[in-house]
Amino acid sequence: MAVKEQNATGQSRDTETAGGLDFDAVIVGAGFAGLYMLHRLRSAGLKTQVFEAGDGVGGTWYWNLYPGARCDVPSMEYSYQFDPELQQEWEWTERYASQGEILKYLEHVADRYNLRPDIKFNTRVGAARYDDLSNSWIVETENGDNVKSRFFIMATGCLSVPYTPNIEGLNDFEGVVCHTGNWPKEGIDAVGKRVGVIGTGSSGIQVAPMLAEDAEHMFVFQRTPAYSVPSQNRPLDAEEQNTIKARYEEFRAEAKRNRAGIMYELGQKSALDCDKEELKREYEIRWEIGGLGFTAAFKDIFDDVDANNTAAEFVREKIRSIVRNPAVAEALTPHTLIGCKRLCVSAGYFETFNRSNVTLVDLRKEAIERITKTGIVVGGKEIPLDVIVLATGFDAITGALLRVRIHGKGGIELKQKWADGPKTYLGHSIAGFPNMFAITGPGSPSVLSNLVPSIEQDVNWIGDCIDYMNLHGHQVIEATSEAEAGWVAHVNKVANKTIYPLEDSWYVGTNIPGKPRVFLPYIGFPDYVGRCTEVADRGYTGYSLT
Ligand code: NA7
Repeated sequence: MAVKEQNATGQSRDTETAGGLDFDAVIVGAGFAGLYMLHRLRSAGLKTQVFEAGDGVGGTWYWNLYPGARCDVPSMEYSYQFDPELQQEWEWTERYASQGEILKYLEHVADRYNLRPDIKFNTRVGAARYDDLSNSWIVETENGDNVKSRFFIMATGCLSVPYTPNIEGLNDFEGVVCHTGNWPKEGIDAVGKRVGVIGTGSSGIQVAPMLAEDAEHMFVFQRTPAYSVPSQNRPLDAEEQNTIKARYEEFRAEAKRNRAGIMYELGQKSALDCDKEELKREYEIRWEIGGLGFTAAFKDIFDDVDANNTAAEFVREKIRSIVRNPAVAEALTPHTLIGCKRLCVSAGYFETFNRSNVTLVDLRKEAIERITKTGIVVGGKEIPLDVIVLATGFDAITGALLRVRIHGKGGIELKQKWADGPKTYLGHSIAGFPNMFAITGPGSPSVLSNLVPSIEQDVNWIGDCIDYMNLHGHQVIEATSEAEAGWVAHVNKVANKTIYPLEDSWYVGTNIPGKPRVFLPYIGFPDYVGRCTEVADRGYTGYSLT
């Protein structure tokens, strides 16, 4: 690889690659991960190309345009920290940023670092194949691009393949149907309409209160009731922001010491050592603070079913106290473990069911039979509708990696290799797939952590690894099968010490029919960082470098 000088913005479009390559690196996706990966590699002088399916940057925050879409990690933390100037200059307006504000932020980042010239929009990557002879990746897009690159990096996100259930008659519906994860840019007019929302995960509980304000009537089709805690979202004033900005580095470092890499105070006591009064007091404080820190109230909420049940019972009581109709309250009350399926954070979700124009349809009593031209049939009766919103989730973590037909060394297909569940080393490397990386892949903290620092962790690690290879004259890096098997065993061992795997959820893939039941993320951001750092410091143990 020959590298020419970079221009003032760090761009290196004029750089040249060796060996007939088109690029040093191809990155798939222009969300948080792809944008920073591009910036990092380009700053190191690599000729890099991003392919992005959308017509703009933003990833998740580009596609999830539904009303009420909002991050459940505080905005002062859900942002990049690689450039102190960027984090000082950007001003967030709310404690939890809306989809629109995060998208603006990412557009700003794309412009600030002049990233767009190296991103090809409206271009979906369909296939990638490792060529054993030239030790390079051949990447094909659905638009007909066919490029050769030394490195192939999937920055495709954890929740980017919307899942549409196979409900009989869905295609016959003559009204408007849309998935929250693929919301039309022009929006959906719900004013005066009869709207059905299927699904009560994070997306459903965010969109339902918003649509209820416009709809003539809204029906929420609930299969499994969700736990939700209030966000207590509010405007972020300058003083609060400046206090954090004055010690941003320390603040970030403190957050990274927590298991999820998010700033919250982890209770030091066991819930089982507290009497009812103490439990109530602590949970009430957390409820008032709002957000995901609720389940950090005691140290063993994710380690012990009985401890978990103290938190679950508090939320159940809250639901009963908020929802006026006792039968509706009961139907909305979950009896699962709390937080082992992603805890929802909402604004006025349970209150929505006190509105006269909202009806809960409890699918545990009677499932959806089919969809007709004009509505949804449940229990033999059609509920007439104008709009159906599918808030039915995503093929999480592995979906976007397997949607691309990826063939590694000797032609082995990733789908085939992962038939019984994903196998990675450190979450981002795969034996048999040299010079390929998956940012926040399965077996990394990803969705059980603040994703932006997790992305930066992976991007920095990958960037450092490539720097190391170039410095030491290595062409190819590949995880060994032994290291990979060891990592998979470790990920499972850590998960099985907790109660997370006991519940069905997209963390274990059970939301997708036929998907192997495997615990997908790695629990423990600090430990993950420590292990990745150790591997690098020891000269990339668990990899073969040639
Ligand atoms: P989730 O959390 O996977 O929620 C999907 C919801 O859709 C959930 O309530 C499902 O019920 C429901 N669902 C799925 N298929 C059906 C059918 N066939 N019939 C009725 N209901 C169905 O996805 P979200 O988009 O809300 O959130 C994903 C993540 O994005 C979120 O956790 C944040 O991290 C951001 P089920 O529970 O399977 O019975």
